[in-house]
Amino acid sequence: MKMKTALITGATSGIGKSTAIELAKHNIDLILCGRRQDRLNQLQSELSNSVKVHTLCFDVRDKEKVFQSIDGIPKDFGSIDILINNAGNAHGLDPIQTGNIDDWDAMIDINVKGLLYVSKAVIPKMIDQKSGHIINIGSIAGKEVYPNGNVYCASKHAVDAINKGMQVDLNQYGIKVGAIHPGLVETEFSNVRFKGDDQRADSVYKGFDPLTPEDIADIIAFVITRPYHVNIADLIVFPTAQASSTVVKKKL
Ligand code: NDP
Ligand code: 8X3
Repeated sequence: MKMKTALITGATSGIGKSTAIELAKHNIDLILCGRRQDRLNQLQSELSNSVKVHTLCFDVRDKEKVFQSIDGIPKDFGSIDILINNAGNAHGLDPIQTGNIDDWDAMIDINVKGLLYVSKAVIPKMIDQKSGHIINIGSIAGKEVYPNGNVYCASKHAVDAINKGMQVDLNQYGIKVGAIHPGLVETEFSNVRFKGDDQRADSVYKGFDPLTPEDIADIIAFVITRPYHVNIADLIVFPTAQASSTVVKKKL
């Protein structure tokens, strides 16, 4: 039987990396993407004993490189059955009036435009093969707006809209599309948001049990192993301690 192949963006860390490890357990071949080739190599050598692994090193902002890389996937690697649009980050946490324009550019360019470029490179292949499954990693920030979240929230609201747009446009081709919107997951996310301030990053997850990237990977595995007629279209996942972006029950 032909094994499925998944392309995962942002596979060098956090949710993407855990998803690669989880999908390998399901015998799914992997195309792992990110900017840090050393991490891609490391993951490839860890997983290659169970599944086929190909790595693609590109910045999702680099339109030409995105298309070149995805079009250059070796033919013997087979079709892309599953696309996990996961690459993304928050940059900064500032009020709109003092926000850093470079941070705004990064969030819009990576979380929105980068996701679109990768999707544009993959979707025609899925249409040709008349099958495919796209999972867009949104966020609770795509459902709510919290203080100082402004542009990050806007970028994730865009992912929510793109997810719905893909659903309606790709419905006729039998392609499944769904989004997973996590709340607080302890990854490198806050280290990136706070530009390497580890103490500030750690404080985000103090006093409660946050989600782990493995929790989200487990849910992604559940989503992609449903029968063909079942599509998980839109899923919010919180740690039990969280009720909204701003309501988190801390331990006494
Ligand atoms: P991490 O910082 O741990 O991982 C982010 C991943 O995205 C890395 O693999 C990174 O790879 C990749 N990435 C970032 N920028 C680029 C770029 N310009 N080009 C290519 N790849 C890029 O964070 P998470 O695992 O937490 O984040 C994954 C997704 O989950 C993001 O979309 C995030 O918004 C979302 N999310 C996270 C939540 C959380 O609380 N952690 C909650 C809700 C959603 P590299 O640096 O090697 O390029
Ligand atoms: C990441 C979760 O609450 O920092 O999307 O926006 S949050």
